[in-house]
Amino acid sequence: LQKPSFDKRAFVKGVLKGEVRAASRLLTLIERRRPEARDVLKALYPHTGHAKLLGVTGPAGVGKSTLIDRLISGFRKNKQSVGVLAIDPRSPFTGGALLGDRLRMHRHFLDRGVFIRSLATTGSWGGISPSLFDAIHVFDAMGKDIILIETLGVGQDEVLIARLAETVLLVLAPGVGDEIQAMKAGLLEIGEIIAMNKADLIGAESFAEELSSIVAPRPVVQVSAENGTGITGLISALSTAMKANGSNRLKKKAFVREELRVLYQEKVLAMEDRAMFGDKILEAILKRKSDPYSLIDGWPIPRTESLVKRGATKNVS
Ligand SMILES: Nc1nc2c(ncn2[C@@H]2O[C@H](COP(=O)(O)OP(=O)(O)OP(=O)(O)O)[C@@H](O)[C@H]2O)c(=O)[nH]1
Ligand SMILES: [Mg+2]
Repeated sequence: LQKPSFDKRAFVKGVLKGEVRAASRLLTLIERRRPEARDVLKALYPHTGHAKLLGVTGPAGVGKSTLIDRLISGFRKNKQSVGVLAIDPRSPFTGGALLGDRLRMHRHFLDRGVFIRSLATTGSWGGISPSLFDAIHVFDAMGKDIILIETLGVGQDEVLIARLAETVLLVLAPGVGDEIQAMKAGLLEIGEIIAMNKADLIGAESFAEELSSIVAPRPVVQVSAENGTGITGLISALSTAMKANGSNRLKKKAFVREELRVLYQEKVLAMEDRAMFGDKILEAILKRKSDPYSLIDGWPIPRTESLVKRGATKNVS
């Protein structure tokens, strides 16, 4: 059987040159979890590790996308190239919001130093999708100085995604998320820097004061993404934090550890349908010749075949 031709080298070359076409096609393969993507990623990996990761999170409608648009402009002024990864952990049928985001950031479309991509991460992952790590490496290999990761909403998954990034910006706005008391649980713990957007609104000042007292000593930066006030201050606060975090070995190790965990989890999930839980095993358990505990105790198993043998024969004799 002949394999369809797949030009791995062309992908690698294109991505390393920062070509949007190659990167986009690779990201599509990544989203679909195609095995060819993995070969390209292996070749790209030695060229990664330079980009700074900035997670941007916050409740829906606080102005994250509008603010990111401003941040892109600011970073570009500082001669830094930017990649934006918009994560949509929801159903692919709600993708309209992301399309809107892309339209909103359209003024950066012609800028070769900016690459914006949304990533659908639906699936049965208990948390972060392996696609997210892959996509980060692609942006990194493209030579992006800063990778902005925007998450939609502030559910459990989004908190996890935010924690992945070396530096996390939490965006809030007056009148969103009901009361601060309600937000206290979990949400306010994330974010090294907190931006209170929509500072142009009435009542923003008192909201910012209340917020500051809760999140202290972390800074609350008041901005208006709409009319551009406070952005310069936010950019410099972020730049300082990103620089410090960029050399934080513990954070880097936490990232790799999480990536390995997720890849391992993906592998385990892929095995489920195959021999691991095959009929022989199930029969052996049903007949009480083996038990689920002994089976699982067999981990980690390098080969499916040996797993089946061990699992099926354990406690049988
Ligand atoms: N008054 C005011 N409105 C703003 C400001 N920034 C954004 N908005 C408005 O707030 C609304 C939501 O902005 P988005 O940027 O889409 O917010 P988001 O956080 O990305 O929303 P999701 O992606 O749905 O979570 C839009 O109507 C914006 O025009 C601001 O600084 N002041
Ligand atoms: Mg948005």
